[in-house]
Amino acid sequence: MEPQFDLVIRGGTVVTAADTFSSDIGIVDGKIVALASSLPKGSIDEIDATGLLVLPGGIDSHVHLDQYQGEGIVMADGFETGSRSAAAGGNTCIVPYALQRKGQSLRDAVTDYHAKADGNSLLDYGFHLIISDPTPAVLGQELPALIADGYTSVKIFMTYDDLVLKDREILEVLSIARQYGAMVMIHAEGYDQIKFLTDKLEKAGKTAPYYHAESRPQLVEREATHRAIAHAELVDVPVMIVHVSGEEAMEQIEWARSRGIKVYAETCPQYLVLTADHLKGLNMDHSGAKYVCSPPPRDHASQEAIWRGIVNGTFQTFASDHCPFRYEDAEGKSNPKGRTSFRWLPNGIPGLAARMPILFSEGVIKGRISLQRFVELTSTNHAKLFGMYPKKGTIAIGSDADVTLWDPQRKVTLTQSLMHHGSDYTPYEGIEVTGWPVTTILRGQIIFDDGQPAVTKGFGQFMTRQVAGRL
Ligand code: DUC
Ligand code: ZN
Ligand code: ZN
Repeated sequence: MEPQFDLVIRGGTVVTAADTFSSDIGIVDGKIVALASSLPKGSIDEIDATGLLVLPGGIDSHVHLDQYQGEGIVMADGFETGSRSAAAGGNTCIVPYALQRKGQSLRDAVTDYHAKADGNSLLDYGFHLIISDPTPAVLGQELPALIADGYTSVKIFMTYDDLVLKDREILEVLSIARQYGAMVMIHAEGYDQIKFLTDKLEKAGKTAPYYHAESRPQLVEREATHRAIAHAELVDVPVMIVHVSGEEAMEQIEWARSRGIKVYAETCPQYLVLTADHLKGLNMDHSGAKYVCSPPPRDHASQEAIWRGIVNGTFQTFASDHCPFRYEDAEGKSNPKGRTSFRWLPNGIPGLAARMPILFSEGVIKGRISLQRFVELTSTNHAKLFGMYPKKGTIAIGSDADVTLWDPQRKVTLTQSLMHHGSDYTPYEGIEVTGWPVTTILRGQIIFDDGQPAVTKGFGQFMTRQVAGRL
């Protein structure tokens, strides 16, 4: 008799955003075709998942790979090492950014990023569009055409010399997003306030990496979050505030929601387990640069506030904001200008492989969140909000067989060698977690197993996406 399935995952505990249940999973041609408590034997392959959780593959919708960072700075991960790190951390899908440089056509930016990604990714991917130059041609022709082609989300910035948009430009981008159904992710920190504080700190000789955090206090994030929300309310379009770091921005988001304004919010592992003190390094030395990201990590009270938002639903997604640089590298955190002032340090830290273990351990194991909420925050809501559901983000008949086998009891100390990324450090070094992804399966194929990649680069496919979903 012909085998009924290409693969059966047998004996595990399946977890979705809605349920936990014991089930085998039958897979044919990369899709889930059967869920039952005891599927017949005789499939081509079988995996014994006894004692393991069977989760929808992680989806990380906030990832920077091979992204232009300015003269002399190089990101530590391209699509091969970045996707490898993601797979090591239990992910099956990522959505990195395609960055438009000023003066560049948005379509050309997308073409460039396809060239970087083509044949290199281990897992499936889409692209968000970073719009830095919203000319009439970009807004009138290129963006609508790209949305129609399946690039259904954009990111815009309220800071950074090369990226910042004026308020009027933000309003214009939001109007196009409303018209065509795209999701707008907003980096909410205010340009002028940061510049003002940076100039003042430098004048006072405060140039060590730690002062990055003082140049971007919560007030800066709160003001920009409020302004972003007001713009979204004016245009009447949902937006997502990304990488929310603490209570002050959260209060703006919660206030807006209480008035019926549709604001989604994302937070990240650095706001749960790091504080601004990490930027002090050893006695304010340069090693604090390893933790420089924006917004910066805050304090213990902020960590508690972020937990409150994770528990009560203020946050819909938990993403890594993987933005990797090497530390011992003149093209990374130790670039010559960066040694003279925090102003020139590349902003960002790696986190693709650490994201799910940190949330599982600190959230599920410590009893703060349910397994359902964990799955929602790490997979399902990313798929829903960014137009990939139910192909991705759940375990259901007809969905892609994207599955992570998770050992809920395995104790692991996070360390550089487990990250499989291109950075030469992890900011999460030494953190002890309980719960670990033991096998990552994409479209029915094992892509990472027992600490090693199991496919060659190029197995991952580019995905077009539907217009943004609503929660
Ligand atoms: N914003 C990001 O989203 N990632 C890294 C740096 C930044 O400012
Ligand atoms: Zn950002
Ligand atoms: Zn980012």
